[in-house]
Amino acid sequence: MKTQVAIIGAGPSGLLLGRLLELQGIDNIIIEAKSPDYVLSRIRAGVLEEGTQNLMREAQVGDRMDREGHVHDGFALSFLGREERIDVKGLTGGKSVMVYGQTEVTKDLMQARSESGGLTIYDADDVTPHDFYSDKPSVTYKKDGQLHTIECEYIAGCDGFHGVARKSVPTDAIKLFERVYPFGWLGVLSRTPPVSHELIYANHERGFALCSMRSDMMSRYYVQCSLDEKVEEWSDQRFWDELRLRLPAHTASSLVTGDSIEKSIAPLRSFVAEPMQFGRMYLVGDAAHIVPPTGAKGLNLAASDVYTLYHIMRKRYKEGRLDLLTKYSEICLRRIWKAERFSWWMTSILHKFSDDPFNQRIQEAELDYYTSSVAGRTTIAENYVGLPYEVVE
Ligand code: RFL
Ligand code: PHB
Repeated sequence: MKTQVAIIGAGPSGLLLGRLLELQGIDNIIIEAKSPDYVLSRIRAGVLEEGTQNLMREAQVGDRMDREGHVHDGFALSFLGREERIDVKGLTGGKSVMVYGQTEVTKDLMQARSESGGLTIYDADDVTPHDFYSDKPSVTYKKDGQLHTIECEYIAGCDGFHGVARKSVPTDAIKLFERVYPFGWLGVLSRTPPVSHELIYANHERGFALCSMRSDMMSRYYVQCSLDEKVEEWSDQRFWDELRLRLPAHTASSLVTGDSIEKSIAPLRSFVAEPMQFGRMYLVGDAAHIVPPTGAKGLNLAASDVYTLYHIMRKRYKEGRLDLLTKYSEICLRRIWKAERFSWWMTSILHKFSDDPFNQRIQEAELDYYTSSVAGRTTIAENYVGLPYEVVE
């Protein structure tokens, strides 16, 4: 088989890139290790920046998002029994975020791809990128025991943190930056009305909690947990009791609880690979960087990488611009490091890192300071809503 761009991974990065390229008439094949149902079963992100929303619209998959997604003009930070609203819209000159689940984003992109007839190979084994430092790269995979080769011009490694693309790069060609946090998030999805119409990020001496949602009748909640805990140790009752303890009393008292539909523990990590381009192979999204979810940036960063690579490829194929091909890493990394900083900072002011009460007081002072100053609230709002994309020109 032959194509222009071989895309490894059919998560949101791979599907969005594939869709945008396809609309420009740039041929691509997506190779995914898992089944479509598995990809759709992962409950992850919930908050889309305007840049991500616009890219969905540009990809002509924004209709359902615009109909069913919920625009959020603010969110709350809670600490010391208080709830301080960050008026994102007012502080950013009218910008907002959209609550629309990653599962829905993926579903819309999958449907568009199946309608357009773009080729996606699911359940591919032993996916391997080859010869990306030459001008004849390829990707091989096994399916039903048979080896297949896709010859291509470029490879996009959209295969997430545990994927094969980054791991195929010679170790002396890549530099990795990493911070692993000493806790995780226990997440619960439940068919209950959200406790508040906006998200609440809570600092508490027992640990962090987050109240989020997917719709008027679907809530998503998280509590910080230790890494050695197992999901089975958390009955629904234990989860709701712990969540209530970490919220201000008036919010806790209005929490509606119910059976959990999904419950999982995710570790928290900050990670960046530099560079993000290796000859004719580009790393996109979680394959190149991870943020702790506290800033709601992971999927949004994946989308801004896609934006950059899409425009570089568009100019490559439509205008013959070869000079931009080597600009990918530097353009992406400028924005990535700022999102890394914000996610790390949100994580550091909101989570319990130790039993040392000094740390708790410092976090409370920092939250009090930031939320009582217009400058402080503005910097939070500006980052939360998403920093601007760099134009590729
Ligand atoms: P994905 O989604 O991991 O998709 C990668 C795909 O590649 C496939 N794959 C392979 N395919 C072929 N060959 C191989 N060898 C392969 N290895 C892997 C995988 O099966 C998969 O289908 O990466 P992508 O597309 O870059 O997307 C990134 C996002 O999924 C991620 O950044 C977000 O989910 C992060 N995130 C959040 N981001 C936000 O912007 N806002 C949020 O509110 C938010 N909340 C979250 C989150 C992530 C969380 N977890 C569980 C890590 C909340 C949580 C709890
Ligand atoms: C979610 O709804 O899953 C969610 C929302 C905001 C975050 C992280 C996760 O910062």
